Amino acid sequence: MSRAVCPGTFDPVTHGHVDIVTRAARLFDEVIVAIGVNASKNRLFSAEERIDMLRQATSHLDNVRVDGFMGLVTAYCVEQGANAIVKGLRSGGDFGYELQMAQMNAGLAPGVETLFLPTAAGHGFVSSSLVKEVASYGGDVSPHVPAFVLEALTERLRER
Ligand code: COD
Repeated sequence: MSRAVCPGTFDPVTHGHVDIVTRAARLFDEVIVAIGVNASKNRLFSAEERIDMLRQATSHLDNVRVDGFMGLVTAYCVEQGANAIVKGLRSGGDFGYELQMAQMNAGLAPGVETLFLPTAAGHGFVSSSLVKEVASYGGDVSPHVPAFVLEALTERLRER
């Protein structure tokens, strides 16, 4: 059985993330969306909230499950019996950073390969950070996130 991990922060999940997970799910028997829950004060949504959102956003995909992980992504892959990490690439900037991580991770867990999927047309400029920034100034981010994320985002930003 082939099993891949799609790791990320997903604060919050965007259509760009869902597209990568959907395409990975066509390539592997099972995909685990692994949400990094390492301590950070800068998240808008808690680990539990991000896990809930990913579960909703991927509920149409039978071979995808969502989990939180702490520590190294490579250790998580080994623990789960996954031999691939799937990442999305939006730009040359992403590539530089992702290549560094892929090479570091290859040394940490030699049996775990990193695979890159190019972002789909229309999602290349979308990031969780930009979505939060634009939404915080009242901009319309509805084309870039699922409706339930938009609702949660609007509510969370109103509370602040
Ligand atoms: N289109 C396509 N792909 C996208 C888009 C988009 N619009 N937006 C984001 N993506 C991709 C990203 O390139 C990334 O591959 C993935 O989706 C997740 O994105 P984010 O922004 O939610 O998550 P990141 O990049 O902050 O996640 C970083 C990790 C949590 C994966 C990383 O920090 C990590 O592995 N941490 C665990 C600790 C560890 O092992 N560190 C050592 C690494 S060498």
